[in-house]
Amino acid sequence: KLVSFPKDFLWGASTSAYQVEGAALEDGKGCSVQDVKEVIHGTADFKVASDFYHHYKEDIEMMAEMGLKTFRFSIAWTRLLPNGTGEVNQKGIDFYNNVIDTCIANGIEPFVTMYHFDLPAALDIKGGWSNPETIDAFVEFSKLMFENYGDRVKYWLTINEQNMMILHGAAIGTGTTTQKQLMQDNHHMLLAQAKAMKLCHEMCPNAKIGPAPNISAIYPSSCKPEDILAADTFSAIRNWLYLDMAVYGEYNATVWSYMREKDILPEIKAGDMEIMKEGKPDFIAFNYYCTQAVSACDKDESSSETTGDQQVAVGEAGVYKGVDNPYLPHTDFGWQIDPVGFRNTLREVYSRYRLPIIITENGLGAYDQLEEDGSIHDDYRINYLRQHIEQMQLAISDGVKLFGYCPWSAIDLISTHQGFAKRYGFIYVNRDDEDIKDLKRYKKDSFYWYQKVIKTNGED
Ligand code: BGP
Repeated sequence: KLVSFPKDFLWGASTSAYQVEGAALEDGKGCSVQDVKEVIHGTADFKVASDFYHHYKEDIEMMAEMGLKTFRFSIAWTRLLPNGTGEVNQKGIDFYNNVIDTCIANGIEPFVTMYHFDLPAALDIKGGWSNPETIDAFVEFSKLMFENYGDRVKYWLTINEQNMMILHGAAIGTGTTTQKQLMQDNHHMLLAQAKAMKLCHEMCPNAKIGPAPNISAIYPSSCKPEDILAADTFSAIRNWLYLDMAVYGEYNATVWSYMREKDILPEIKAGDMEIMKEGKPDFIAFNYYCTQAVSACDKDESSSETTGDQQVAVGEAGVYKGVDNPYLPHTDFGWQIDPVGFRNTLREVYSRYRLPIIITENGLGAYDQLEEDGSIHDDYRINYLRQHIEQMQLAISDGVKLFGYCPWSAIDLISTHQGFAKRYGFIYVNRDDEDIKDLKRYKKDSFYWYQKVIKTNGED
């Protein structure tokens, strides 16, 4: 028998600062790595985005109309500390005070990501996460947030998708390219996270904090033992390295031996591992889009699979090879869709860590069509989300302690790589990559559908 969603389940939705705010250089904001990176040809830059900076009131009111119990957004480090450290920008502090207060006035719990891909450019120039000083800068930034917002924000997320930044660094915020250095950057980020979690508990004893990686179950491509081993190794590299450290303060053993084998172990200073153990999460948040299938891969074999002229999956020679999963459909943008994999992933994470879980991203990137009457018929998005919500309920029935769900995204915003054409929102923003237009907001069909889901606590 299906167990219902908990009464106080946090139905929400997500955004991130650099993808939604715009006003990239307004009111004293400094440049982040996203503001200075070369824009992919044909896609919008981040200067205006959805202009949430000027529309936040109207946007949050629309979210309230949709019934959101929580809104997950991120704070732009460079709005508070334009140079990443040092001089504080009061206008930046005020902006998030306004966002938080508007949420609360509308009955929405603010769920704050501290850092979402937008490292200050001033820190990047000095080596970014390769430079241990960035750890101190992150702690300074954390302290500033806890001091200013800790009286009202009950939920904090440390670093969005650290694992994706390490696996696909250059594209989303880390410029580092050698694997050894990436593992060092990773170690520094893990230290920064542990320190922030500890500080949060000291400064805001009533608040809760957790990590927010992107987690997905990894499937072996067959029942061949070597494929199963490859899937297990990749899952450790992709998923467990991050959560084992956050929860247990220890390096995952499989990843440790993988790093030793490849001679890419990070340098660990005296006291580092004590710090890792001191900062503990209260919950686990993770983003889920789809699972990944892998097979074993010999040292001299190509580790990426190509179908036609499209590379469908990548891997690492001698470790694993990403393969296309023939059982799963794809989105318009080639991402596989796997609602059952969502249940698998939830079960796996819960049984490994036994901490309450919130989903901080899940959603469908698609081309939406604004009709002349102002409607947007995104039944494909409704189908996608409905199937994932069904699997969440099954996972809850399996015993997983799930306390919230924040699909990506509350409102249309700029995709990490594919500009404005790839939309995720419940709320449509009238602009495209070439033309900023009037930025008017429209409710998609999914807006009304999600409103009903929330009203009926998931019974829709
Ligand atoms: C996650 C990121 C988000 C978001 C989402 C969709 O990895 O945390 O910032 O953008 O993916 O990805 P994309 O924009 O590439 O479609």
